[in-house]
Amino acid sequence: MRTILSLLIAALLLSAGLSRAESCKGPADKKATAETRKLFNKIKELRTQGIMFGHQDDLAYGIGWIYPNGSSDVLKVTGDYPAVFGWDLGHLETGSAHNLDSVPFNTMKELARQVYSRGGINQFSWHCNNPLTGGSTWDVSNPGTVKSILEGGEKHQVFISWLDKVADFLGGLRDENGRQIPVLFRPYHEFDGGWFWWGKPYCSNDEYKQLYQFTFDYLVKVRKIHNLIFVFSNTDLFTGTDQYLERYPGNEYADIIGFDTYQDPKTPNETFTAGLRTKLEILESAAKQTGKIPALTEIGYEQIPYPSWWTEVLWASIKDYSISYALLWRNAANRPNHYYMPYPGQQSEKDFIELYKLPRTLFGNDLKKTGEK
Ligand code: BMA
Repeated sequence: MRTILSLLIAALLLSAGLSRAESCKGPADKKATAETRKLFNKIKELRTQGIMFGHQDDLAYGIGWIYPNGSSDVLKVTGDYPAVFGWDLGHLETGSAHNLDSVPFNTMKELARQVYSRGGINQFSWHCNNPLTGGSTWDVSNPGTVKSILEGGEKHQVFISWLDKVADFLGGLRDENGRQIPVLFRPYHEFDGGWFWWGKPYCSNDEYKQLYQFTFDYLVKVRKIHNLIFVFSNTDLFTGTDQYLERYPGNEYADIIGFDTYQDPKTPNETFTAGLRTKLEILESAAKQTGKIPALTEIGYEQIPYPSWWTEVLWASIKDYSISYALLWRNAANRPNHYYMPYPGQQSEKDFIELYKLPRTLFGNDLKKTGEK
């Protein structure tokens, strides 16, 4: 009798867990616009078809060119655009006309509009300056920075004025018909590392959660910006689900969960693949537990020194996982040898085309066919 009873209780608990995950049907913002809901559903639907490929600053510059005379290194190599386009808001908070990588914010707005009109997806990260010291996003000299911007902190008002700029910019993104464009927002990323002022050594788990929650509440509830899908992203330093979720702000605050990872030239391909697969197992289990969408929010191998890296290493590592997208980092026009996508003539170009041709790798043209814009 006792066994039957415990089985019954276990079944009930399981179904409660499942329905909790299943109930995460819409975005965390309950008042998300119709277009934002469509984007959210499109992202979910595309996961059944494959993995989307993304590129940071893809339309702004590449190897040997800078907008406005530009195009896209991915387009030059494959004849198609990426599916996801990464942008960064760093320096918007200072009132600067261009971001920390010299992309003019007006240009960024226009390019984001072009992406959306082609059916692509825009993601915004924020390499935000240090509001306490006035230094850069990498200024970790004062471990009290996060505390200083939370409610009651000496820089709270300064920080709110920065969030206002983010709200104005993201809320102000418009398509050609004047309708707000839905986008992914990925603030305070790689928080388990020690290189950004919001990193693990400089604030408690609780302070980090408060920062993320405050940001969500301020943008969504105070500023009433309802075109955002929130992305929570670690680095690859976690070794288990509990650790992965240790700074997770809660199901009411995130839509996509992911992590950033890069291959180091000192790491052999097999080691990188094995490590990445282990992390993806953990991410998938965290995604099941939370009911959220898993993604590789940044990935790459600087200069892609191995010609078949795309099919033999990257695709071999990720193909068995149901992640939504993998975003490759930027092809810097202003920093020599800092590139993560092939360009015409680069040694991994041919293999990237092979990757592109695989049925389950999704690029710009695949998104046009799916869902409504
Ligand atoms: C880093 C590098 C930097 C850049 C920063 C923000 O990974 O690419 O050159 O300024 O991202 O985009």
